[in-house]
Amino acid sequence: MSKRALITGITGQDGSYLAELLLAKGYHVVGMLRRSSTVNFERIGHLQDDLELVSGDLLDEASMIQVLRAHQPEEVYNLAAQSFVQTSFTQPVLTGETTALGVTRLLDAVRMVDPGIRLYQASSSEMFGKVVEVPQSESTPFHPRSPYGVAKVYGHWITVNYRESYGMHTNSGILFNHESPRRGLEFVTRKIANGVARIKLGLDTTIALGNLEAQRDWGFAGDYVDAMWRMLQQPTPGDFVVATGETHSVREFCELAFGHVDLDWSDHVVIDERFFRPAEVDLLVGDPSQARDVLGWTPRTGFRELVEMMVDADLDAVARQQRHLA
Ligand code: NAP
Ligand code: G4F
Repeated sequence: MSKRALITGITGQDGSYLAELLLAKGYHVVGMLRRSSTVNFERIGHLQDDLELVSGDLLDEASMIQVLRAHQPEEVYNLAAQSFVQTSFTQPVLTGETTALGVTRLLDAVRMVDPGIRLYQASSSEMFGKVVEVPQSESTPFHPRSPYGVAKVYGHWITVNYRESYGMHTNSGILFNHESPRRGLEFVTRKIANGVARIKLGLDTTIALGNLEAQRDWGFAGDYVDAMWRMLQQPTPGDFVVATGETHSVREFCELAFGHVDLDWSDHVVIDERFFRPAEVDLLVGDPSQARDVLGWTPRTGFRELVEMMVDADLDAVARQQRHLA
């Protein structure tokens, strides 16, 4: 009989890649969706016939108890969150309800329905914030710099707490930034890739950005979901940093992305104060040694390959839209 997995956040970037991975491994995949007035299946449309989609919300514990009772998964991947750092400054309470307390609601639902379920919690390098050491590992202290980062620290510790209090197989993946052509348009990498495509195809002339000096450890989302799955296959649960170990600035991302289509980034990027944050995370770079040694996980996609993959995908998508409108 095939294994059963529940993914929260199935409509998001990581949800779509994880669903593809689990389906390829023969899992029965149940995806939890929150109610919305319009269908939001851009990333999972191609999988729709292979997934079982069910209704539930991290804000509503009873909805998750019902989903767990009805579908009896052996593995739960909690990818749902208010995941955009900038929005967490303007909606800190909603961010806390979803990204922090939502984890407790789900953990409690799992504990009540079947404490033998293995759970993955999507923790974040944003928890390291104002970093106290470089690179950051599982033992680096946290100093979050946004309401989102604070909420993720809570989600991380409540995951550890349910492991220690109830002996549950709860895992926290401390994932550094991971991107793809399916990344939301508000995040800087996709904003740049999409902007480059629109400029190259004559639809725009500039992109407005904030802090170009911010540095991130950027990997490919398709590689990172494999680390999530590997955590739940271990005999004992744990916390794992998942990263490339390389860091690059937003400026370098621009140079490569514009360079890929023979444009000079400095002719097209304008700085806009609106995209600066009240408190910034300047330098994130992870040490993924434990993921390599225990999980046998290593990233496969390099930085240049990632940038070019994203620009090429947006060139295709924007050209398709142009043909459609013509
Ligand atoms: P994403 O694309 O923003 O997806 C977030 C998902 O959460 C969406 O499916 C969204 O549904 C769902 N969601 C939001 N509020 C919900 C609620 N109240 N109840 C149920 N579902 C809700 O994020 P992602 O990039 O795939 O990231 C996945 C997870 O990893 C998130 O928890 C994120 O914080 C974390 N993380 C991401 C990164 C990264 O670099 N991508 C790094 C570290 C950690 P709708 O489609 O309805 O909005
Ligand atoms: O792409 P970003 O919005 O991602 P950020 O804030 O690092 O958060 C992402 O990664 C976290 C992991 O560390 C996840 F937990 C989180 O859910 C999310 O997926 O911004 C990256 C950097 C920031 O320093 C920001 O100030 O890019 C800088 N930036 C410069 N101009 C910009 C812009 N960010 C955005 N979104 N838009 C800009 O115009």
